[in-house]
Amino acid sequence: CWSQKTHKLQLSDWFLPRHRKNLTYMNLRTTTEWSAPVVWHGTYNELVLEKYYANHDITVGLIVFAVGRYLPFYLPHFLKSADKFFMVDQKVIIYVMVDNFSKMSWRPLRRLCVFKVFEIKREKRWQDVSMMRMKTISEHIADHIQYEVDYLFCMDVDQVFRTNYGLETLGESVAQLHAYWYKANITNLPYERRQISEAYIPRGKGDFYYHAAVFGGTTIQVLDIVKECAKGIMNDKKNNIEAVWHDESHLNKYFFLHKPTKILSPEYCWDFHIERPSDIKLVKLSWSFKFYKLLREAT
Ligand code: 2GW
Ligand code: MN
Repeated sequence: CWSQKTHKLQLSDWFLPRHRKNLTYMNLRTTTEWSAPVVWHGTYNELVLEKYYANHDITVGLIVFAVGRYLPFYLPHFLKSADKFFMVDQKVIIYVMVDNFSKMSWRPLRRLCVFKVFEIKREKRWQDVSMMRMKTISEHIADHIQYEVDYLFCMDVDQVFRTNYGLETLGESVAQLHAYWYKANITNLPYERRQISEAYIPRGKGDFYYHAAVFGGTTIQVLDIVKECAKGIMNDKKNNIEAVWHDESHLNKYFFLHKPTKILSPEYCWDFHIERPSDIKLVKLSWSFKFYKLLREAT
């Protein structure tokens, strides 16, 4: 009986039966070859999850970086929307990494939701701003985050929550399908193809193209992810090579070698600048407008 404290939540408890086999839902996978669920809106039973976690106390962490112009541009919207939609009714700690305390916008969050702000040093190149997140996250998990939260998500700041982003996203290791590539043939995925990079994936190999804007899992599992990615990035630096999509290439290599136990559909990180196909039912999180030109020139 799953109301007992000792029960471990099983896939069969919350993932609807018709999606549990290697079947497709509107022509899209809902289960991977290694039996991990691909969570789409409508594939899970929210009530079962809520009931289960009512008896199993957890704290969820969310780590986000906002340096340079991204701090005033994106952070306020990200935080405001997280307060409204991220793991509502759960205990949440949002870890905010900034390069300038004085630009941080302080506003109160809902009950059981707090943020902690850390000042980090600003990297000179934007590629390093993005990549060095892996190293900084690993240091903070080892230092304090591992003692504070059971699950941890790492996210880009240039996005906003649109509707409830809930318990169905929790898992051992969680990867996000990239909105541009979820229907593409694997030979075309933009993995790193140069053998001398640690992020190398041979053509024809690979499962999905994952978006580094969202990944997560149990805190210890996320520590392993970010440590391995940071190692790959540092080795590449030593060898004078930079993977085509920076930290994202290394994350894809990690999930190629260590399959994620849960995958989130592109509804969990959608880009409204592309036309919404009928398989995208309910967008939980979406990309913010990209001021690429302006921001990249200034960084
Ligand atoms: C990044 C690129 C160009 C200019 C500025 C920045 C920048 C990034 C910045 O000035 N300040 C900052 O805080 N960031 C952080 O790095 C912020 O958290 C942002 O969300 C993250 C990744 O940069 P972003 O969102 O501009 O890159 P995307 O949306 O093209 O991201 C994908 O590819 C990246 C690698 O190129 C990462 O893997 C990222 O996780 C992916 O979503
Ligand atoms: Mn981004």
